[in-house]
Amino acid sequence: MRIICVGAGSIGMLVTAKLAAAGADIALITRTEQQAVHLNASGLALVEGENESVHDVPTASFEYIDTRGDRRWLDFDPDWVLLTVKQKHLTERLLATVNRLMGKRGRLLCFQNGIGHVEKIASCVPIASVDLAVTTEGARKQSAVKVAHTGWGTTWLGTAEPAQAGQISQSVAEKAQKLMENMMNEAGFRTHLSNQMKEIVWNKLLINSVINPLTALLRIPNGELPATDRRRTLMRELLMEGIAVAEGSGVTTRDHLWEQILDVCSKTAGNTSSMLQDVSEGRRTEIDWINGAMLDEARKYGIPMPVHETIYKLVKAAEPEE
Ligand code: KPL
Repeated sequence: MRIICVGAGSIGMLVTAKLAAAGADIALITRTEQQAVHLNASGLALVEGENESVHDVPTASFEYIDTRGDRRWLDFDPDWVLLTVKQKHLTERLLATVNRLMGKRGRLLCFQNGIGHVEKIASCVPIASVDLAVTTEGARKQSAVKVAHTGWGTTWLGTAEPAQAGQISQSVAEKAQKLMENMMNEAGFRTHLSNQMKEIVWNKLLINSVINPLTALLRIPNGELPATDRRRTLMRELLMEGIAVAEGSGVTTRDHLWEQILDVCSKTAGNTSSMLQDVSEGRRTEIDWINGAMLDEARKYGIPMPVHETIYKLVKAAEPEE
């Protein structure tokens, strides 16, 4: 299977390294030229427990492909393009290049956290070719060329807008999704197909909207979040407001979300959430696409979210000014 992964952050590097190890013909596109140079020189290193393996993955920077229009890349003709950049990097220019890279038959699999990206992507890429992936795999980028697999999780994938896909394109899509599911499983990711991606996206969003901002503001690893009554109260308040807005948007939420949040905190106890990593390194966070996007949704339906509102403002205040 021919794959191009666009985005060499922690999830992009993890997925690329494990798919390469499973025999996929995979290439990687980085945001910076410097990372591409390092990866081509030394290979992509994957740390899993005590083991470290290095994978040769042809890599180019987005800038290189965009400005040189190199045919080797534009004619790669992939079965899949995996889009693993964060939402803050989803520019129209990047999406136009992704569309060119997909060629005639490639499908796009989008791994972004939060909500709001499907609409943006659909303005540049035919929506019938777009699938979503939600993953609870844990990964940490240790350097420009090294990623650690820090937690084993589950990945779901399925069509972004099932209603948009016609009968014929739907069966083509299903075949491609089945092959991708098999490839991901061969690579060691527990992967399932789903035709309920909106629900899955929202349920992950609800979990992220509680764990990510609180761990970032309190500067604690996930496992320490439910350790005190006051923190648990805050977590519950965020969750309750989140469930109200999800249901207001017509999404059926899972029954045991509170238990699931506690389970994620315990299974990823030693991990620092992605938002804490961003805040610690002085980067812009994903708060606008997680709690911020939920606040936008809540405004549409007149649902009050005072706790989310405050938490959102606090995380924004911790971000660098643009
Ligand atoms: O998805 C995560 C993230 O850090 O973004 C959680 C589930 C909180 C695990 O760290």
